[in-house]
Amino acid sequence: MTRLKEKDINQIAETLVVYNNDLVRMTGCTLKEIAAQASGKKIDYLDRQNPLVAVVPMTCGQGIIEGFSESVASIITYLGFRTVITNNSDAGGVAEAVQEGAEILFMADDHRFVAINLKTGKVSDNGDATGKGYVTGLKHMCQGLEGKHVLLLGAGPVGNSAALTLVRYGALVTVFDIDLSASQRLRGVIEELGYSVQVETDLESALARHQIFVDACPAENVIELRYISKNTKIAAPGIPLGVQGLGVEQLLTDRLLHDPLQIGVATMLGEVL
Ligand code: PYL
Repeated sequence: MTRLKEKDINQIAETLVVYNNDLVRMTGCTLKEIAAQASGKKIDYLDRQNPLVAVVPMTCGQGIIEGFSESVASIITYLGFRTVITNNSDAGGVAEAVQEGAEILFMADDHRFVAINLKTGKVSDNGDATGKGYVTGLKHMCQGLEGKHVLLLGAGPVGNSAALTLVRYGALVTVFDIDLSASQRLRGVIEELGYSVQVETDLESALARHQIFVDACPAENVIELRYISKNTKIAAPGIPLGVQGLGVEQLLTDRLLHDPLQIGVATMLGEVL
């Protein structure tokens, strides 16, 4: 998992309104609507919930990311929920959150970013939620994925979640990972659930044959300009963005779904409510 940098997230809080407008323009859905659909909840169910949500900074491992807790809290607040960032970190922060009456906790160490509902025991993992949220956004961007060929780049936690969501939406999925065994493991998981995916070992060939991409890998410049056509659509949860350079981002202004935290955090909240 790529560790976010302060520069990746320092604009989130002040740009959420613009971000949401862009999302509506690209997908026809707000961030809250995508989170609701991705987590299998009705939007009015979400609107009826009123838990206190606490974000607990965690100092373990490589430590605090400047602005991380604030960014997570700003997304949750934007979605209409009461949110606090605990004064204490780690165990003290968890204790503080419980004593303040928080029902939902968000916290991240170097290995997992989770949301926990203290009342129901529900847990949502950022990787899993991100895969669901991004594919839900892509489905709207493509006016449905039934019978459409999608190339999934990356067979990590986000890629696995994206693959399952894609096949459930009826997409015809091809997966590429630099680690062939990761692609093969993903295929096994999907087949056990009664679906199928194609494993690809030739990236260039796969890129040339597809117009719908889920970039769930941490590589930069993996989707080059020559593979972008007027019909290309990309959902890119991967950090850093894999389509940088060569003016590709400008070319894809309304057909590129990418953010460092928003869709994942919103879907996590939907999953634990
Ligand atoms: C959750 C993000 C998405 C991509 N990479 C993941 C990451 O950067 N994980 C590390 C998060 C550390 C947070 C730190 C803090 O500020 O509480 N422990």
